[in-house]
Amino acid sequence: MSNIVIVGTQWGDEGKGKIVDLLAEFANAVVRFQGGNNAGHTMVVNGEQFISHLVPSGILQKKTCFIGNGVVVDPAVLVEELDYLTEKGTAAGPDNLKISERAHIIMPYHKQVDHAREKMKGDKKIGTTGRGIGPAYEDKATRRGIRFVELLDPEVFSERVKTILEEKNFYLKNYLSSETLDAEAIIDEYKKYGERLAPHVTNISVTLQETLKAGGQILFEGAQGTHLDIDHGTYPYVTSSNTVSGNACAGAGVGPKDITEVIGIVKAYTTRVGAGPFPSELFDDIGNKIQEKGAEFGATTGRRRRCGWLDTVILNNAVRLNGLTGMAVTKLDVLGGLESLNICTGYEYEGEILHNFPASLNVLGACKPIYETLPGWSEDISNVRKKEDLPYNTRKYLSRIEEITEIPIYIISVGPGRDETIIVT
Ligand code: 2SA
Ligand code: GDP
Ligand code: MG
Repeated sequence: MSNIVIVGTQWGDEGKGKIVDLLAEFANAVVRFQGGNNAGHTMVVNGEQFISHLVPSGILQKKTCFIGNGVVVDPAVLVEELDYLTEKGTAAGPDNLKISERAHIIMPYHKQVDHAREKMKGDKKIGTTGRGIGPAYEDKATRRGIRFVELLDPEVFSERVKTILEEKNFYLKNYLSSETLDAEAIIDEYKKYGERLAPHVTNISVTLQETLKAGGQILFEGAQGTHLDIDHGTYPYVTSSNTVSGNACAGAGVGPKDITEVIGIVKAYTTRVGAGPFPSELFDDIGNKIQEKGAEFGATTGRRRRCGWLDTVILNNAVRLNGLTGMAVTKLDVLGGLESLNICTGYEYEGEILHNFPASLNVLGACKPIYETLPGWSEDISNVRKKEDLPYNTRKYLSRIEEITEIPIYIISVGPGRDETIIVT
């Protein structure tokens, strides 16, 4: 174990939560560095499922967890999550959950703007999670955001809310035809969150540096996936943060030389939730079968996820953009029972073959996937714990992924449970 960044290589929901929970056993600290409660990270331990939205997935391993400055935090959701954890017997107190004083706060108007904008866009909507993520990052970038450090100073907070609301209410009423908000009600509500969360708030960059100096190991937990990255994804059908590994540094307050490994989580097929291009998407019975067997529903919104074949154009894009050193392949069990499996190895565009992911949505929309077909397997692999015990065709599928990406597979996941895992030795 070293200091590892975990990132999604596709469009999110690759099983990052499961792998972070698994690897957290060997870590001293687990840090979220971007996104917010748009994320839904699932862990299954001893048959019990836990979905985290803001608290890092190291919490069940009782590790010190950090919410980085790059995260946008809805304090109402965080407080709810803390209560839920306590109920489940895994209390997250100020000693084991630390929040960056520089993390920005999601305010009620962010959620309202998110919903109203999506409604206005009609069939051109992004398909956001409606959690206010985009508007919160927008305010951060335009220097109108409110951070934890401001929330904890009642006078500063109250003044900021009043000033910001003048503009927000004008925008909500006149442009989005949405209801206006009352400053005093927000100030009262958020005061309670501030009081509750204050003991957790600190300069996490300093604490992480102390962990590193003492020889501790840090796990950085990415949210969403590489192709939802604001710069490198299928813009504008993306989330509003950088999801690639490089942002682990900026979003947690550590330097690049502190990162030693980057593990990309690869779902054995591809899914996407929300709108946007998806070249290897399936619209047939096979797609439906994968969706059902993989229980592909959004872990935050419950939306049905779109399903398709594994796409190595996007995988290779993720290899380069994140500097992957290894991969974890998840949900391999879901592909069992299919006669043959397709792997997309390139796109055909106007008679040309593309191996690099195009930036233009028009080009991407006109791309036809080029498939290589491999034989499937009928065996149930969920009880397999050694790579050599996997069926021949399953191993062939895995080795083809390694050949195409030139990246080794360190972990193979064959079920949602922590123990339903093969560690490649
Ligand atoms: P947003 O809310 O502004 O971040 O939405 C912008 C796009 O990013 C997508 N997005 C996600 N895609 C996959 N998984 C996510 N988390 C949840 C999950 C999603 C859910 O774990 O299943 O429950 O629906 C996630 N979060 C954001 C989103 O769909 C938009 O395409
Ligand atoms: P994340 O956002 O990347 O953490 O992924 P999600 O939790 O949103 O979605 C992954 C889903 O797949 C969750 O329901 C997991 O419990 C489940 N899962 C993870 N790994 C496996 C696996 O190997 N097999 C199966 N069948 N399910 C898995
Ligand atoms: Mg998810």
